Amino acid sequence: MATPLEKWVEEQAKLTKPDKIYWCDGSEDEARRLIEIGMKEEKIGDVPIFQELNQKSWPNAYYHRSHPTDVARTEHLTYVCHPDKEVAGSNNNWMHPDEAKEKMRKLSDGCMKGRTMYVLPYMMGHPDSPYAKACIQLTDVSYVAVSMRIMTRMSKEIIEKIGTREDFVKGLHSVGDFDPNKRFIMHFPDEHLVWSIGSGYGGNALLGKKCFSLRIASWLGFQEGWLAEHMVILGIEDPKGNVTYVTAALPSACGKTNLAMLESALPGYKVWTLGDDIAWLNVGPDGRLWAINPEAGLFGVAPGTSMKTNPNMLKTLKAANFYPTLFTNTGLDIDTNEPWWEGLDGAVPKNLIDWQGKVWDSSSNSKAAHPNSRFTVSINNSPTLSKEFDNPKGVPISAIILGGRRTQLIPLVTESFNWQHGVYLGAQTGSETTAAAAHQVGQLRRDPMAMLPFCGYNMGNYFQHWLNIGKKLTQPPKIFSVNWFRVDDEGKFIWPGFGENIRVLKWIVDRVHNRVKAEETPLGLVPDMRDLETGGLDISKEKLAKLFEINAESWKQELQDIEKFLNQFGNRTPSEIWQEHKKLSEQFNNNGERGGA
Ligand code: SAT
Ligand code: MN
Repeated sequence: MATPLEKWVEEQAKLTKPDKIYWCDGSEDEARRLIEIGMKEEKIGDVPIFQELNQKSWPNAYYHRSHPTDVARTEHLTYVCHPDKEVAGSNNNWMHPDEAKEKMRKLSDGCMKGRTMYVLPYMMGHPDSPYAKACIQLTDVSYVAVSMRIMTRMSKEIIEKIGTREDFVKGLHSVGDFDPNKRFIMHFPDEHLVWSIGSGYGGNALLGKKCFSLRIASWLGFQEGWLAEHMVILGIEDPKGNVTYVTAALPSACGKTNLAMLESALPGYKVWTLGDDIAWLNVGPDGRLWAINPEAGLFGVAPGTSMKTNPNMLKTLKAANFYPTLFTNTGLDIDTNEPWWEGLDGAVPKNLIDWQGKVWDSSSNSKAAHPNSRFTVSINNSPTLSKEFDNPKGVPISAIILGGRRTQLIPLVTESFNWQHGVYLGAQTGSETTAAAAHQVGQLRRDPMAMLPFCGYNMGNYFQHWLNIGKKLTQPPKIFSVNWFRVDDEGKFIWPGFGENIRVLKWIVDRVHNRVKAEETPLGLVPDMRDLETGGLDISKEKLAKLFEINAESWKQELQDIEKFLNQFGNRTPSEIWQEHKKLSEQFNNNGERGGA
């Protein structure tokens, strides 16, 4: 008798009508075969899916060029289909599940004709973890199959694990004909189902990633009492060898990957990587918060990655192992057959083709690499991989760091007064937009806990859920806000960032272990400047002060904007959040002079 899994696959095949169905086993041999197929048989237009790169300088690396309209997440085509619109909230596009399915059925009818349907069995989280989830994705392109093998724990054992269960996580993906008008990413949270058509881009097509591990998992977490968060996980080792584990939520392309793999500028300190994008957080039996990274790979922005900004990432990209490394939409040096992107070390190659395959003219303003060009690489290649990465229990979290990209207003680092205040800090977080999603660059967008595009239910309830989790924790992590992006009067970044961010992490660790005191401001607790390790930094005292400056007039405006944002969720925004908002507003209205560190 067919298992529920076999039945489901059969039904999807009946609809999508692939020429062949291929069940993947996740092996190394298979990955090679898939890459071969991608080099020789599958194409986008006349461009093969994969192209081999220089295997000497970039071992096991392959190049992929996407369809030119398919370069980023398409949030306006992404829907969360709860039966009740209010449950989805104003933070999501909503469609009734019946209507969404009808629409998707029409678009998917015969969409895999002439192609192979790959059945991908994979696990989000370590297979032995009580927090992990067994999943199946169907896809019709080798690029997605290979990417999923890098990004998740894919193996045929997962099929046995699912056995006769019906509650496995389901993902149906087809690139369709890449027509942006027929592109949709639909989530059906109650059925643990993601249905995506028309795009091969990471966040739209690797359905275990943002779609399941954030949008659907956040909904599961809401119901089951845990959190699925857009966070990196890292361990900070101090000179005595003690490791403090923290998570950090930063919107896409705000330096999250650099933070997760930070090369410490302070002697004796070291950062260990556990994850660069997603954290699942559970309240442990000991009342602490425990984090696992459900993923197994890194899907990072290439431009700007260099030996200066992220040496450990370059080492990761060059470390040959049995996982291939993929480069998507970077430029290509035609003399050496190497990937290239803006910001990479060394001279600009003479003969480049750009991400669209055209000869690149260095005197033009165009970029050779698409600003959202990416690499896909196994986290196991990372020289900074934490030895706890495969621990099924995860790691205990002592601090949660929340941040965004703000050129003004937000101090370099602030500690919240308590959990509730920390949730408020997270709820009002804003960030100036970058190229990771298809929208205008440089505008302020409120992005609570960096989850606005990823929270699979009403954000007002999400805030409440955070507050509830805080009540369950007997040893809650401290919550901090950070902002590496403040600029001076000339518009230049004041803080050097990158490896120097360890100085801020050191202060956070010192606070966690009660080694230093802090100063109170309306926004929260900030360092006594003597405790912030600034030795060897070329920043004047005045500039340092500017990093912590609190301008009451600007804050009055900011508070109005925050209020507007929080109002969007109507009476679902918890009263505790309004309490915190009121407290802060009163500080500025009654005593504007109190600001400053
Ligand atoms: O959405 S992706 O995960 O593909 C990239 C990102 O925005 O973080
Ligand atoms: Mn992300």
